[in-house]
Amino acid sequence: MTQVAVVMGSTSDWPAMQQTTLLLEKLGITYEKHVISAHRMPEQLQTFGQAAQKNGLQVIIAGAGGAAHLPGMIAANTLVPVIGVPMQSHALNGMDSLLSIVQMPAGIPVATVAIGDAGAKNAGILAAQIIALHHEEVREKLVVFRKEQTQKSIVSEAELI
Ligand code: RP5
Repeated sequence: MTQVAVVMGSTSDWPAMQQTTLLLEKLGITYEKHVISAHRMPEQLQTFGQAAQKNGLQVIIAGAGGAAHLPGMIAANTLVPVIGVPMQSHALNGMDSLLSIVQMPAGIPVATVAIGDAGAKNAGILAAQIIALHHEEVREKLVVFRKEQTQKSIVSEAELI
């Protein structure tokens, strides 16, 4: 059983959402990836959401742009925690995606991260942190990841010439 599902509304979201899958791989998380458009594939969306828990998923990461109802609609169909990633849309630079995802009415939460690549990366890390609560190996990988990140920042000071 895979631990995380990475879902996106369109293949056009893949360049950003690939940042999520790269992080998941680095942190030793198993994942599956799907294109499920909330408005073009409503039946598939419902089927996916309703089967998520039974399929053993622990976290769902959903990236979408524009009127980005995908994360909220998945969340409405499952109790598996959903992290929403707002895509950097062309028309409104991602503000549309951000507000669509973050402004969930009370009752159906979606944990929303930053617009675009930063959010996509953080979604992968956050999913790993959730899984690490009950998974020592993942926790250890996160500790190493943090240490490496700190070290890179320290070393980067030398670039100030
Ligand atoms: C959303 O519409 C997708 O998540 C994507 O960000 C956006 C544009 O989709 P395409 O028209 O590129 O397929 O559903």
